[in-house]
This record gives sequence, C-alpha cells and structure tokens, in this order.
Amino acid sequence: MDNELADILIIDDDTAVIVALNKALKNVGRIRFATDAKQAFNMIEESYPDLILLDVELPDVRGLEVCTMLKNNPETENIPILFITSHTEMGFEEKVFDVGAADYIGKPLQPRVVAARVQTHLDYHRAISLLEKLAHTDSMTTLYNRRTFDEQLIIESKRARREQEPLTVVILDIDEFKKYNDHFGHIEGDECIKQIALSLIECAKRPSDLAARYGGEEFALLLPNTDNVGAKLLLTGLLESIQALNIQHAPDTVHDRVTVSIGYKVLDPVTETMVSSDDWLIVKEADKALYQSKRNGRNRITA
Ligand code: GH3
Ligand code: MG
Ligand code: MG
Ligand code: MG
Ligand code: MG
Repeated sequence: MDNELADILIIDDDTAVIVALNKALKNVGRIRFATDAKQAFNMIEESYPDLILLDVELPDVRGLEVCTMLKNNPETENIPILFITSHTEMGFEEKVFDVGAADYIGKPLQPRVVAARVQTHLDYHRAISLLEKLAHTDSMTTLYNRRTFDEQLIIESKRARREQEPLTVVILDIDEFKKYNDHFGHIEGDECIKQIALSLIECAKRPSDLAARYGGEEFALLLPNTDNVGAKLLLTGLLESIQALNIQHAPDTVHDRVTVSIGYKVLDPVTETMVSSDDWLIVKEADKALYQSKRNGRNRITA
C-alpha cells in the first residue's frame, strides 16, 4: 500500500470544529474544508476526497441529505463518510447508518479518537479499493480481466437492447504465437503480449470502451454505441498500429512481423432480430469470425 497522504474533506460550518479537526488529523492526511454543502460539492467535483467528515447541521442542506446524495452518485458512493455530531437523541445514530455513513463521531471531539477512527476507515477503504482493482484487472498487462469483461458484457448488452443502441464485441488472438515463444522464449513472449495490450488501450479510448485480456494471448474489446462502420474504422487502426509495433516474429511464420487476427460482431438492436437473451451468442459469433480471419491467412479483420 502506498504512503501517499490521504485527501480528507471536512464539511462543517463551525470554524472551531474545523480548527480542532485540522489539528487532530494533521498527521493523517491533507485537509480541505467547506463550510456549506454547495461549497463542499464544488470541492468534491474538483477532486474526489478519500474520506469525508460531515457535520449534521449545515446552513444550506442537511448533512443527512448531503450523505444520501453522495451515496446515490456512482462516482462518490464509495467515499467513506463519517458524521460529526452532538445529537444524542434515541435513533439518531441509526439514521446516520441508514443513509450510508461509515461511522459516527460524537462531540465533544477527542483528537486521538478522531485520528484513530479516520485512520481505520482510510486503511479499510484503501484495502477494499486494492482488492477491487486486483479482482478486475490482469496484472501482467493492466488490462481488465475476463471476469470484468463477462460482467460488463451482460450490463452493456442489456443497455444496448434497452436504449436501442449498437454494441460491438471484438475478439483478438496473436498469430502463430506458439512459434514466437518457441523461438524467443516465454519472457520475450510476455513482453510481446504487454506491447499489444498497450495498443489496445490506445485504441479503446472512449470512457465506455473496455479492453480485456480474455485468455493467454487472446484479447477482447467491448465497444458500446459502436456500429459496423465505427468498428471497422477502429479495428483497422488497431491492426495497423500492431503491425507498426514492428515486433520481429519467429523465422518460420507467414508474416515476418507479429500480427493479430480479429473477429467481431455488432449487436444492432435496430436492424437485427438478435432478441435472444443469450448474451454469449455475440461472443460466440465474434469468435467464429476470428477463426475465419485465421483461416483466411491471419492479420485481418472479419465481421
Ligand atoms: P494461431 O495463429 O492459430 O493463433 O496460432 P498460435 O500459435 O498463436 O495458437 P494459439 O493461439 O492456440 O496459441 C496460444 C499460445 O500462446 C500458446 C501459449 O504458449 C502462448 N501463451 C498463452 N498465454 C501466454 C502468456 O501469458 N505468455 C506467453 N509468453 N505465452 C502465452
Ligand atoms: Mg453545523
Ligand atoms: Mg490463442
Ligand atoms: Mg494465437
Ligand atoms: Mg490456434
């Protein structure tokens, strides 16, 4: 885990509280503060904090509502929120947890207790984030892994059908890669896979595009809102950029540079009757197209 200082946002209209928290947390993180909800949301948008300390009574919006809004936004839902309050009435603590807060710190503030609790939540949040990252990425290439691709395929094909938008699924496989490994060795083989992965990252640039390592030397792309014309353009560019890597192939191969074969399938809910709920059909079709590319001589794209 890195030692980078955490970014902590204090939202409280009482400057005495801000001063006290600032002092208590000076060794725990970098502190920003806001004295009302409007200012707080601006700051959160500027950059997402690692943790928020939130006053229950703010001049504009109630703290509980601020918490609810942050928890309902996918971009901020995972930020731990700790309430600061002198409310002691029955049931209030429950309300705080009901709106998704991570913890509740009562007044009067005890500096060392505040620091310890904040540190615990920061550590916990960091560990969860790391686990999530590990669960979703391929460590060798930094691409998404197959688990993520499979999860997103279900989500995106549902969305495509619901919103009547095209979705393209692409499968790529490195050509004659056994020979590459046999000739240059496995370590060099790994390097080659990493370079091709970088080309994929470069090409799947839109925030909604997803590039994954599907298996050993196989990759997959999930391209929401991409029709046949868009897919062809993007994949032609990808094929060219992989050739332009200019990676020398083993001597006894068809192409003297490392190439890939590509198969893709467009799910077009407007023109097609692909109403099947079998989301894997689109992958099977892309895979069939890939093998057609292999049969036709490799280093090509087949729809
Ligand atoms: P084709 O053109 O038909 O795809 O021929 P190919 O030799 O590439 O055949 P295939 O795709 O079946 O072979 C995959 C090879 O990729 C076999 C395996 O040794 C190698 N490979 C798979 N994963 C890795 C990896 O992580 N690192 C390395 N270095 N090689 C891998
Ligand atoms: Mg207040
Ligand atoms: Mg393969
Ligand atoms: Mg191969
Ligand atoms: Mg093969």
